[in-house]
Amino acid sequence: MKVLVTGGAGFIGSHLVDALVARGDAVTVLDDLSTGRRENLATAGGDVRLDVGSVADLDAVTRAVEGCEVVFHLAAVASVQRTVEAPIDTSAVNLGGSLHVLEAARAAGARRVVFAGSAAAYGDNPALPLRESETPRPLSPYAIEKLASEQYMRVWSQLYGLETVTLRFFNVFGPRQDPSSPYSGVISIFVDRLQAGRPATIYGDGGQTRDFVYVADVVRANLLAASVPEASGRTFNVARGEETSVRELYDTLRRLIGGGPEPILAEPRAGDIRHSRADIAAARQVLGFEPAHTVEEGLARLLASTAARRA
Ligand code: NAD
Ligand code: UD2
Repeated sequence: MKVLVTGGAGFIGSHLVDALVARGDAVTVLDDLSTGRRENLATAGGDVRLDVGSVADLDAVTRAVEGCEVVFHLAAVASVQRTVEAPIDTSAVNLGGSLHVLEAARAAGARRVVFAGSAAAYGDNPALPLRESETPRPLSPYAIEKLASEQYMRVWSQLYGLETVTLRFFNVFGPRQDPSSPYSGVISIFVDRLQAGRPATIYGDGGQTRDFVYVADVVRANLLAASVPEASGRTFNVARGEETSVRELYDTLRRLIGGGPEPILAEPRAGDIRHSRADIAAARQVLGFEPAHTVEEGLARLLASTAARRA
């Protein structure tokens, strides 16, 4: 099958590309390489074409989607901070890009679009575990852009019969996640510091929790979302359905590494959400999704992969 992965040179997208190539698909990647890297596509080998271009450019999307049966739309400015600083620019990518993907997919006669939504749509909704039917409470331009894109996905399936599926990813972690910004995923930062024998910072008391999900499980959810007929027009949480505290993460990593310094304790982050946990019953029932990696297994794999890369 011929498929398009927007954002395929990024952290999650490149793992998806690896899986698609491994099963024999012909993959086109549309990526502007703003945070993605060519090197992330090096392991895929096989049949991958990289189009360097932006989803904000309708012509680029139209060219990339030609002949594709399925589009995985992951391209986005994934930094909440960036969307706060430059909402007009990021909306052109995060919302405008989604509309371009839908229109280009429809014009090209693609069958299905699978969209990378976000748990950010729930904001600080305290009704844990979070179900897809909960009222969204976006707290940032990023969350609004993701949520509005989701609505476009749903409406395009109703208006035009283009099959669309939104996956609301929770806190994804794994190899190739960039640890270089203070707003990078907490696990990527902790691993980067602890493997170098340096302490990392815990904001607040470390009792805050997140629903961490290993990237291979997110890839699996994407593959299921592309193929299960009943998924069309719907939105699904992608998570483990479990909470892990930041302190627990730090301690597990130290144990897996075999030691390491105590964390630096700092003031809680402004606007930080205290707890997050998904209800994944819908993904289980409709997609047949079952997360295969515990957080600890995922951490062990991540450590092995980063240790190999450092060596
Ligand atoms: P990432 O930054 O590694 O991946 C995003 C990719 O999109 C990068 O390769 C980047 O170069 C590309 N991109 C950015 N702007 C583009 C544009 N205008 N045109 C074409 N390509 C563009 O981040 P990621 O963590 O792999 O995120 C992938 C998707 O998953 C994003 O849509 C993100 O919002 C979503 N998501 C991620 C998480 C997470 O925990 N990492 C959680 C929820 C949702
Ligand atoms: C995630 C997204 C963010 C936004 C938000 C919406 C990532 C990387 N971030 O933020 O973009 O969608 O969800 O709710 O996916 N922490 C530390 N030390 C560090 C870094 C983080 O203690 O060095 C804490 C942080 O204060 C928070 C927790 O770890 O309590 C998780 O932080 P995060 O940035 O990885 O993820 P989150 O859920 O806050």
